[in-house]
Amino acid sequence: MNDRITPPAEAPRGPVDSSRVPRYAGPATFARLPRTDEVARTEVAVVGVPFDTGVSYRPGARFGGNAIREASRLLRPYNPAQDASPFALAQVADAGDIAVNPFDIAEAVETVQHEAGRLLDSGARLMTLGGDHTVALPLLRAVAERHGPVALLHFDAHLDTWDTYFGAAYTHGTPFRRAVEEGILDTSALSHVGTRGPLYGKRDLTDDAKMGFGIVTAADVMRRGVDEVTDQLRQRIGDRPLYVSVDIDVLDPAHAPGTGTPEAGGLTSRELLEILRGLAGCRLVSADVVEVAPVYDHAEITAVAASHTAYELTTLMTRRIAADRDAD
Ligand SMILES: [Mn+2]
Repeated sequence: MNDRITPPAEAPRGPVDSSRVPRYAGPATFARLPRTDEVARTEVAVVGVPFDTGVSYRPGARFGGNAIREASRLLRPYNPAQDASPFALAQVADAGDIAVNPFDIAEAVETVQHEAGRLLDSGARLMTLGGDHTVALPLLRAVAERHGPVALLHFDAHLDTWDTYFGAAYTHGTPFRRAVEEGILDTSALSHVGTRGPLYGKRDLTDDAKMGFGIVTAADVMRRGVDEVTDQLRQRIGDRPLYVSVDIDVLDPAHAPGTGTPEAGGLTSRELLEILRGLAGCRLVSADVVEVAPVYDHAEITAVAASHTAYELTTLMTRRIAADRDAD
């Protein structure tokens, strides 16, 4: 299962050695990795989008990216669950934050699309740290411009396929309806995972199904189990280019209190991490972790869960990069 067969031409620069420099010292890049301006070429760019103007309830996700970076100081370089050293398989580096306009959502959406596109054009896959879920739309646009319509695996308590709020089309509850309308998703491979909680009406579900989404509810994960659910998701995805979007509110508030729209009855962090690990081998082209709102957090519970989520996603990406390198 150890997939480091062909090493990269130039050994990637890894994290700061925490046996020599204390973990809590120095600036917090993701997992203590170098910045993109400290390495020759970045294959996975961890990038923050400090934006939360699209939220419908509690604000604060603009501080999520840096909270995740702080909590990621405790990540270590070998991932036993995936039997991989993600930061040795490919160059992962922290690209800092995209400077988005907090007063103009339309402009912010354009900025994210443009800056994400620049990183993708440099040859990097994106591991984005939100920010509220509005940012998934411009990220998907940028990814689809380069890969065509992508399969989407969306972890969230909510559908996020609503139409408008107060007449606004770009919000954190609407990105995936917009994405379907724009033709940037492969509608034969769209899944929500962890859905639960009250809706406005049954039509929310029928509209969502018409767009092509399949739903694995939080209760399904509990009743059917992680392995069966993951097998089903993998069959739907196949080898399509895949985008994974993780709204941290997919987790139960016990596992992620620090978020904008919490719903009872969610996944455990263990279930989420295990489903992600089960995606090994999938063609994951980019991913996001969004909706971490640190002011509602306690003891970094949410930020730690989000940092481990981003770590598993990063491992999936670097393993696939290494496997593709071997295949060439
Ligand atoms: Mn969401």
